[in-house]
Amino acid sequence: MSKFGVMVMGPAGAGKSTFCSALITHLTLNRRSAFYVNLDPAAESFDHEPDLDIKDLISLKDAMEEVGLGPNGGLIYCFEFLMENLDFLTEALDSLTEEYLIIFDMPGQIELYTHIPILPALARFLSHTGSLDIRLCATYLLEATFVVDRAKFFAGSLSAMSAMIMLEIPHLNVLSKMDLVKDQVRRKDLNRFLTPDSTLLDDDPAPGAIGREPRSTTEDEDDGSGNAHERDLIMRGASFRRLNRAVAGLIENFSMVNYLKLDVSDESSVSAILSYIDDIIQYHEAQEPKELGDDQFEEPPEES
Ligand SMILES: Nc1nc2c(ncn2[C@@H]2O[C@H](COP(=O)(O)OP(=O)(O)OP(=O)(O)O)[C@@H](O)[C@H]2O)c(=O)[nH]1
Ligand SMILES: [Mg+2]
Repeated sequence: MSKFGVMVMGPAGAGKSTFCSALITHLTLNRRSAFYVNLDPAAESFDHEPDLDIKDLISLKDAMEEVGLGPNGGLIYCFEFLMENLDFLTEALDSLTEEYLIIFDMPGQIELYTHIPILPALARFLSHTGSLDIRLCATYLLEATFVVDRAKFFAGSLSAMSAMIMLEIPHLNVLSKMDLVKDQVRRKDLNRFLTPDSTLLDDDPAPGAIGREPRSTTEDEDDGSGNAHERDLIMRGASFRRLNRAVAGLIENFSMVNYLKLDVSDESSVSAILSYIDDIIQYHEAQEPKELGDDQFEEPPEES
């Protein structure tokens, strides 16, 4: 019996938990079953109560207090602890049938997706034939507001690509919070970001980009130590531009990162992303034909 799952990943505040919640609502409205697993040991409140919560095994607060670690070290400790206690996952997930979509809500610490091998090990465990055998895909969310700052957008795309390469599972990239940019950026311009390439840097509106005047540092931004001024100097320097061009070139050459658009307030957008997830994990192919209940039969139209 196959199981199906999606890991919802991305940097802090990208909208992962909000997307999980929208996905659960959409699945429920469509008479589908969701099993919500919170794997963020620091998450406090949820729109939908998790069916399984890592905090019942270990919380970030426990890790920080008992082991004396900071928030990032504490998070890594929590994941190492999870990997030593995989029964916590097996016992809860083992009995789920192929009808369920298991939704893993991940933390936002970026190091988890870039250079630490814990998530690949977790993904291998979840999808390994003979253990849970979950047909698993990843969705990596990046905030659409990043498109107004090309350096941020390409840095975010680089971390998405890094997660793709590390995890080695089917992967969707998603530009989240589209509602926040749809009035600021023309649709045609926005669509160029869906398949990023280095030509996006040619018309970068950011300070320091070619043909732009450098931004003046405001008192608010300057902490008095001159750091903000120094940062501004670096970010309009030729080296920073060359770095961005190299990163953009790398992403273009690998040709792996494409984005889907997500606006959680629009159900059709959530539904479209779910269709991609379903296709990737071949959810529908595995479903048994269901018998309809009496109330689900439509009366044939009366003949006149
Ligand atoms: N306008 C808008 N706001 C959103 C959207 N999705 C999430 N948000 C807001 O963005 C903030 C962060 O959302 P979360 O869903 O908690 O983000 P997250 O990625 O789970 O954050 P962490 O778990 O802390 O990494 C919240 O204030 C949400 O209300 C969206 O599609 N549009
Ligand atoms: Mg979250």
